[in-house]
Amino acid sequence: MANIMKKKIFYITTPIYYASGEPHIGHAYATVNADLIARYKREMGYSVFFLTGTDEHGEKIQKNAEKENIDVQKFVDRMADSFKKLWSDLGITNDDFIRTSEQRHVETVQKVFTKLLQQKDIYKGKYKGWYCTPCESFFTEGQLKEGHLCPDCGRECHEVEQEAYFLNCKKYVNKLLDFYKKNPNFVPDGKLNEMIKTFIEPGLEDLCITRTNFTWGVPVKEDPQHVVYVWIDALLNYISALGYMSNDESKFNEFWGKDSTIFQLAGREINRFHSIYWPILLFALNLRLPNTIFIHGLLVTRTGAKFSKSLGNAPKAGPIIEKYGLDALRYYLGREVILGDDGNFTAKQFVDRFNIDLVNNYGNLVNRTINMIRKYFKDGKLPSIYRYQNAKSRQVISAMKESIKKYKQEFDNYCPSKAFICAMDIVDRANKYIEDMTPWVLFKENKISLLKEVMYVLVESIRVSSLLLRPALINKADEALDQLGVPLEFRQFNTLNKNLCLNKLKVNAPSALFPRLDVDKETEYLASLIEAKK
Ligand code: ME8
Repeated sequence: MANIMKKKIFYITTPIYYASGEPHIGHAYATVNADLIARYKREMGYSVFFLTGTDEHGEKIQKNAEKENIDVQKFVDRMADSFKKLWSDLGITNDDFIRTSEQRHVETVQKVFTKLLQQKDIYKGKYKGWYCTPCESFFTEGQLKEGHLCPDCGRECHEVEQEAYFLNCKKYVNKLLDFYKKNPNFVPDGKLNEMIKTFIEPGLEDLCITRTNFTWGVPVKEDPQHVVYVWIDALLNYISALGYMSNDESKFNEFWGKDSTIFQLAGREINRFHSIYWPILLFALNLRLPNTIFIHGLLVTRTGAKFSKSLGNAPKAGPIIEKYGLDALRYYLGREVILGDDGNFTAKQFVDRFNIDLVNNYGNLVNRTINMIRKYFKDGKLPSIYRYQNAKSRQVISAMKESIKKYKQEFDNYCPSKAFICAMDIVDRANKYIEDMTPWVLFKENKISLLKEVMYVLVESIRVSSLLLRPALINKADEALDQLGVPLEFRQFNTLNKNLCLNKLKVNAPSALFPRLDVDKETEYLASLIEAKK
């Protein structure tokens, strides 16, 4: 019988970041977490398409370019380059980088507009209401916080009136509520409740989707003094990048097709656009919805303020990578905060996490194990064994299998942080096992057969934990495996449960994977990068 396997296709997106300024640690946080998930899925055998990019239109960007007195296209070119450079410095494996000023995107936006206009999901009317300039968002009076403050960013809104085009949202609101009900994990962790309460229950208004007060945007073909509202323009990146409505829709058909698992990551301050207006646009286009809109929390300062471009308090990732390496920053951003919660980024936490997890636990285990093998076995050659006989060894190996299982569950639930805890559990158990088994005594007493077994349990613990940590430690995990002499055919996820001990092993010279940080000195240095900005 033919083996009919469902194709494993995974499409993952980050928000496209405003090209209004340089990237900062918050952008790195979102993109690194998406990259961890993308790498995990590839390891699990999925065909992955990972998209990020820049959101380049709108009044704010036009004004920023004017302030610098440079051409706006040149301004966004420079910003897009700085995002691209950071992603390359951070080892991000995006398959494409979409820019909303690109022709391929502009064409899709215009075609979508025309289609929705023709089918009367878009109509022309008059807009009277409240506008938040920093968010480029319109609100009804009822949606504002007391004192006419923006419900998204808390800043003051002002009253406006203009001719504009609207997206007929009312038509789709019941369909949307029905979809939410049938797909309770569409926006996980109860993050829809507030949206429904604030924006849907009071009565969802049709959305004003064009502007006439500036020109830096996608012109409406049918009425060129209007440009498309930057949020509608931006949301469409998720399908324009796949070639939707272009001459070649093959990528779109694959990654937005029914067999694809679509995972979209967005920060909590842009929940409304992703969980309400994006689905409505997709309904209007008669397209499927993503499986998951995952709303992540924000990194905040020691005193709880959000790191943000407009507050100017956010550190850049570049100097941190230069000083501590990209693996350490990737690990911190994935491990420190549960995706979905808000979390701190502080100097002390970074230095502690570095020293405790990477130096004391992981790095030290690798170093100790290699040194022991070189000391106890001639030329660092460890002969193979057939099975684990000792009860403690068996316990460590079976706990490891359990950790592998849990790690996968955590990543499948999009929680890199907890997945890395499972990987580090393996490391912790191995370190404890060394203390329990006292290999130096076994050597002294010439119990070579048990000594071999102990070394293999350690080798397997390092091999497996390195593979599980590799989505974050993209260089150091392989460095550890190189030092340990693990053959390439034992470095894929589908070998996690194999037994390397059936082979023989020859270790290489060890060298410290991570240098121990001087807590006071490095905390002070890092604080000058992170916290001086407040
Ligand atoms: O909102 N902590 O762009 P943006 C964690 N262009 N993540 C943070 C963060 C922080 N302090 N600050 C920013 C936009 N982010 C729109 C999106 S999508 C169709 C259009 C991350 O440059 C987080 O993912 O303001 C947030 O949602 C995103 O950057 C916003 O980036």
